[in-house]
Amino acid sequence: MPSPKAIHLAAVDLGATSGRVILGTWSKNKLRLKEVHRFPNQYRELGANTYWEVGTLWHEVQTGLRAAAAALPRGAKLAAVGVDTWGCDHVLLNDAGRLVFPAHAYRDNRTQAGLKRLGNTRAALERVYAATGIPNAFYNSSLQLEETVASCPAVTDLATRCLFLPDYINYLLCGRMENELTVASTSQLLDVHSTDWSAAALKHFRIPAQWFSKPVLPGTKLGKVTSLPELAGAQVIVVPSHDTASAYDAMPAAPEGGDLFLSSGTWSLVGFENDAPLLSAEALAARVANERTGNGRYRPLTNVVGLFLLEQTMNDFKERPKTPRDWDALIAAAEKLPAPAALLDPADPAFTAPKSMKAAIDAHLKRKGAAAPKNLAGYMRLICASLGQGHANAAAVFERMTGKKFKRVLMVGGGSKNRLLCQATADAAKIPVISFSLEGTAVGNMARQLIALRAVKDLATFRRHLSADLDQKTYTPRI
Ligand code: LFR
Repeated sequence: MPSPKAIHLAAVDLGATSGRVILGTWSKNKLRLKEVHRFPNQYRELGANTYWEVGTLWHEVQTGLRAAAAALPRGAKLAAVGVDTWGCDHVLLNDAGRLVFPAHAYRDNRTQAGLKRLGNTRAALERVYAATGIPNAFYNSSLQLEETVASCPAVTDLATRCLFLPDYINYLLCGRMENELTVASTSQLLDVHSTDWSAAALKHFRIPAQWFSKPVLPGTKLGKVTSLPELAGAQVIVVPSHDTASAYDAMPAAPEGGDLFLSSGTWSLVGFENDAPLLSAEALAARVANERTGNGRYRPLTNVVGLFLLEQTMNDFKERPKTPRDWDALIAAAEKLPAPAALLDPADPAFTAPKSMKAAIDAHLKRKGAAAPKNLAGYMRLICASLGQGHANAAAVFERMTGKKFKRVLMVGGGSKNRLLCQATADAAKIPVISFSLEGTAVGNMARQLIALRAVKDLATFRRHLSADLDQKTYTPRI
């Protein structure tokens, strides 16, 4: 029986290696989730470049949303849907909504020349950082679009709009083209002091300013779903459409502060919420990205390469774990191994998109005079210890810059299920890690829908309800 007061929502959450559609039911101040569709995602190489299969992604989104509608209790309706994806990737369209350029994947090495150029031009690097608060990184949309315009100048005659992937899925759902703030803030093209685009950055990268409209804030209702009859009546609500922004919104943070956030997946995103951006020379040197929260505040963070190291290393092993039991056995085997003699420096560019991650790790260790691990458990041990140290280093940099002292690390995402990684982080950071079994991105996505629907007053209220209802595990530092 549908409960009369229950609200049903769908979250579309697309990651670079897998996508999912989750059905949420909000009732009596509790959010229940049901994953109704999950599918693998990967970019494809065509010649020298790498692309997303956007048609496949949209097909999977539709399949998932139909499954969400089919999973509703009889007589119930989906009130709304929200979309989040990984950051930086985008499509170029004309006014009729037709794609005029293929969607490249951010790991395409077409940005390498621009990355070096900006990296070697101190004055420009400082100007761009002062304007956008985003450091020079190979995945930035700024570098991608700069390369697009430089290599295919005719694109400026064809394209009239640039939509980030979640903006584009929203458009396919309801026919409205809007840019959203949090995903815009990852591009290195948004003005760090306002919620509009940075004319200086657009000019620097020679990107047509008219491709963008002033970003809307999460919570904006775009209109009803028009492309899927099964979802008739459901609102398309703009959520923090950058997955990391949604994951951060879902953090059951202490209202008085003191929590460091870690969203652990393909990337390890270590950061915190702040009223102001960090823009000092030290922040630039530490590669602090001043991305935006769903409320338009700041979440300074660093992007340490994450479980991409492990996901990719597994491609070189036949015994890739498949079930939770396999994972458990692998983690147990890794726990028994001694601490690695040398750690990986996660910032090594060799780990960005290697043909073989195992070979890249082995070569990195060789340079440090250390032997390669003997088996998959050995790589698991090494990767967790290295990421744990990377997380702790990021925390130390933030403490130095802000004078803050973090009391806890709140951890969500796939990595929060890996006890070896949680413990390694607690040991290296010397503060407790609280891991939540929480689909952070989907929960943050739905939180914003609930606030827009006025079912929840604000994010602080949502976090309070969430904290009361969460499974959590505390890892205390052992050293
Ligand atoms: C995580 C993420 C990171 C972003 C990276 C590339 O999924 O969105 O926040 O830096 O992907 O876009």
